[in-house]
Amino acid sequence: MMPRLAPESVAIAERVMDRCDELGAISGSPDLLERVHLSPEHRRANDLVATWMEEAGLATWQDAAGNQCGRLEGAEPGLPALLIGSHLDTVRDAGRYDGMLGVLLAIEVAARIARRDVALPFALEVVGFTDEEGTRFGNALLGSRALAGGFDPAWWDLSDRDGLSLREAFVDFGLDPARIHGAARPPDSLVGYLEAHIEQGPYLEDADRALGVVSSIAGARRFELTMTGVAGHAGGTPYDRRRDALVGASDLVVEIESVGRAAGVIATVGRLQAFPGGINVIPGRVEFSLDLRAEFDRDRDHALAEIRRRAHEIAERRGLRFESREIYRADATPCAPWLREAIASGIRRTGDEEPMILWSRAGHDGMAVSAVTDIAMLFVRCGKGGISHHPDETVEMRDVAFALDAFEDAVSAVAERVQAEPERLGAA
Ligand code: HGY
Ligand code: MN
Ligand code: MN
Repeated sequence: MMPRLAPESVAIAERVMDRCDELGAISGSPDLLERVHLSPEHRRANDLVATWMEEAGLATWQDAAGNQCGRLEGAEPGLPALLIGSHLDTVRDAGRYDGMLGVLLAIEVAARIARRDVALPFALEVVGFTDEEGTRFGNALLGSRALAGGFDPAWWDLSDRDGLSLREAFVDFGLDPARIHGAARPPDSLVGYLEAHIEQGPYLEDADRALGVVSSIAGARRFELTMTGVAGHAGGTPYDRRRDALVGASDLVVEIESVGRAAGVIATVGRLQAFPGGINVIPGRVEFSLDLRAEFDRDRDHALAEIRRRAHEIAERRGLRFESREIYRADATPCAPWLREAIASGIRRTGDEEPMILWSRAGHDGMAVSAVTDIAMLFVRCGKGGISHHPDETVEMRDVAFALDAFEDAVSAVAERVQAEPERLGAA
């Protein structure tokens, strides 16, 4: 690929990288990056991003769900908006680019467009979603689902590891649970949603491509699993009389990987805790997690049925009880062809004549926003084998510069399309 890169883009890309570092220093822990929903760090990040939005020429507000928003009017006030952005929250021990890069690229694209002589045929809104990850309350996409009008009041009773409910944390943050529906955007107020995001995988790096077009976002389901046996003395209990919950759970963890590999589905046990947890006590109960995702929901759900079958088989054989509770579900989400084409045209303008197309193994806010408007995503190469959800997460500044040019051109391509087809204004 013989890339063409605007010199000014390099300087802006450097600023984006510096700002990722600044946001990366806003954490609930001195030792690692963790910025969770409704925390003091959430507030600090929103305030900092709001100042950058205002410098770019956007009118800013925090919506009723805690998302940080900024708006640039189009050719006339009050037009439907093209949403661009990503999320500002993180997992525990996170990298600095997952989410943040997309918000900062969106701010820079808005700043470039604000400086243009000709306004867009729609408004441009930048959004920094909260709680894409679900780190604090287990469920995820709480900010984007509120924007899409899909907030479920049952979620108010979710609680964090300290037992604080979502409702209490919401009030402590200064938000009013009774007003959360004020964050919902009617479909006719939107043109579409574009998100730039690091790939969080190795495929662009393997193909030596800086950017990629996302075809769809994997459908995901998350569960809390419990294996229950009988706690006992580690010395006095013969093997044939044990009902060891941890050995049973361990059997299942290995089976989960085996089912995932065979089905081409991505299955992960990210958390496991044995109780009572004594070094000389046979574990009577094990609580562990399951994150299951696939390009197609039917594959994910078939794998889930097989995992459940094997879980009950293991429990039966070992005299244990197996239980599962679903805590999150977001089905596979296709990107809209017309917006995908805008992303592809943006990539082509950076000199990559045949943009790589790939499905996202990671979940994104677009899964929620697709309920009210069309979505598409631009992927940016992740270095070091695509490592992510890890402090070694990395991107190249040159790729960020390419992404900036491509993302701006994608917005321009959407504008060209809307001018040619005005019915797309608020047509979702
Ligand atoms: O889990 C995910 O796929 C995303 O990073 N929230
Ligand atoms: Mn993430
Ligand atoms: Mn993300």
